Amino acid sequence: MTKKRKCKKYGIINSNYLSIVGQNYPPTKIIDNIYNNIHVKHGEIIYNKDYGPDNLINYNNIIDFRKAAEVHRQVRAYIQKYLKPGKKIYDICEQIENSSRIIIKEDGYLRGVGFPTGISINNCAAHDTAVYDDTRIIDKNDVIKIDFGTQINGCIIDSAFTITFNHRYNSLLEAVKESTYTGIKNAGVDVRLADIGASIQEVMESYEIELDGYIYPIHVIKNLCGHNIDKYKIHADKLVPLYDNGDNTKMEDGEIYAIETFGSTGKGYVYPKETCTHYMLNKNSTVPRFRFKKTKQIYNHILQTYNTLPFCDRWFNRPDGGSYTLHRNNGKISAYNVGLNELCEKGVVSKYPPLYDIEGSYIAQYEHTIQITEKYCEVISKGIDY
Ligand code: HZT
Ligand code: MN
Ligand code: MN
Repeated sequence: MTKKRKCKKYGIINSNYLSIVGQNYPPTKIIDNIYNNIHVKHGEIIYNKDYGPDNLINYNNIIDFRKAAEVHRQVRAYIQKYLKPGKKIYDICEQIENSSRIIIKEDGYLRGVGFPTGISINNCAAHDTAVYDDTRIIDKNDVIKIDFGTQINGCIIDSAFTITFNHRYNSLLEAVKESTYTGIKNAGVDVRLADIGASIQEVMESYEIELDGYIYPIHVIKNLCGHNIDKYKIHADKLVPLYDNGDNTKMEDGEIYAIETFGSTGKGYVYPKETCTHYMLNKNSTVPRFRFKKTKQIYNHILQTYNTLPFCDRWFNRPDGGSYTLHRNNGKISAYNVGLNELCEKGVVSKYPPLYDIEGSYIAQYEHTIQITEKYCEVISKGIDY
């Protein structure tokens, strides 16, 4: 008889979160039926040492962010259990997005997924996702970044983690997790964004990793950064660098930020590669005359289904076109390539291609959505896993 090896996931301890909150595996229960509005949990509160503990302030929309964060925690608890070597990348993306839609009670762009599931492997840092005919499967030595979003009324939770099945990557995961928490601890009103970057780089580069007898330094990725989030706007106007880039911009009261860091055994610099899957409508661009009738049809579908939230072309191939509530099983957009290209050429839609460091390198990522206030910082998406 052949021995069956049980694979262990590193960096994740979340096995019983679904049972703690009374959710099923796979998830079937709607968030509003588990929590009512007065019962929504706040995230981890980190008090400013100049003030000490105090009451929380009910900023605009914080309840929607907290509910979306609870959906994120439940979906990731499910997927952390589901994800194993041999699983199809396509199935992982669809499981994450479909369970998000169920728990959040999808309603077009009013509530649902915040952006396409990022599933970026090894030297790919970000913005890869499955295409509809994807055949790729997870390998036991892969370093997998899962970056997905949930949203209610345009309040987007943007949070990401790394999964591996081989203990040799432990110091890489620890370096990145520690760097993200350093960024979060240093965040606050009037803090210079570049100072947060400096603290992130210092922690990240204090780590190294041994792989196959070689010792690699761990670099921050200098051309990736965190960002602030506005309603229906995944990246607003501020960037949180991963090093001191000399920017004197400061954080302000009430702002929502995605604090994300990336550690790499490569050059610490990413470049766009391969075919693009992530797209987003530019709301302020004027709508030009289109060359093809199909282009206008795709434009209308994007506007009413995703609005200004990022989307991927895999969703065009779904029978519901990305929203069962809006389209039932009549939402599929076929032969979309020429039309989507015209939208990109005319600047109506922006492309977000997958981003890679050098061949053979490994990248890890951790990301949380936080709110900055005068007296505390709320780590809205914090869970028992990361
Ligand atoms: C773009 C497209 C998406 C925003 C950061 C990010 C995933 O790199 C200014 C700062 C989802 C998000 C984004 F589909 N990007 N966070 N999580 N990607 S970004 C960016 O383009 S723009 C960072
Ligand atoms: Mn993200
Ligand atoms: Mn982000």
